[in-house]
Amino acid sequence: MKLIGSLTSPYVRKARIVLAEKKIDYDFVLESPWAEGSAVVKFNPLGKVPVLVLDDDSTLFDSRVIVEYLDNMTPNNKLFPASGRERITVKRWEALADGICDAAATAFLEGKRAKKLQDPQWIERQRGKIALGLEALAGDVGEAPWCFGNSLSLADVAVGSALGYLSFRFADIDWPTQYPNLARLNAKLLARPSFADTVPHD
Ligand code: GSF
Repeated sequence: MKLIGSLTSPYVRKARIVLAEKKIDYDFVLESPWAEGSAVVKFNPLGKVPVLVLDDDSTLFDSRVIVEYLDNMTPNNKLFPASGRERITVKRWEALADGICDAAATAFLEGKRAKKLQDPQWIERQRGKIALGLEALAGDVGEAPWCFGNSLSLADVAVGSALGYLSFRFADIDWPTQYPNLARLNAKLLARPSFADTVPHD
């Protein structure tokens, strides 16, 4: 099994953390979706990473599909509750964390365009989503030790990936000072090799 991805993507990181937590062997294939002539489109018509290539050469995307597949692959270290309302609650956490990443990635890409092409209102709109998203995450975490339940779940994986991406791309957003509970959760997650080994970098 191969995971195609970059070292910067929070969505790829989610998949890598799940693979590590579940102790599933795989080959990591570094591929930037932005590189000229990138091979990513051969595996995902949308040209986005992550893509999981299974041993029969079939492909899975996007990250939400991949992490659910991986969690079902092995019975150990389950990251999703089995079914029902609890499973949906964890997926809601993931939707919120991924949504923060979507807004952050959109704002980052807009900020990379030539100054005269940039739309400051568009960037502000995305920053508004990040700010309200963080407020919601912090409110939902409260003083609980984990995002959901009594152990690590996919909710923590998604939230940790989103927080790491914000620190990586938006150093001016001082979420650790603003939300000490998120900072505490993040520090606890980073004590795990699965998180520490996948901190985004160029
Ligand atoms: C998002 C993947 C994505 O946008 C998922 O897998 O969860 N909902 C999808 N990946 C970016 C890299 S990054 O911003 O994380 C990507 O591959 N972008 C290339 C493109 O052409 O949009």
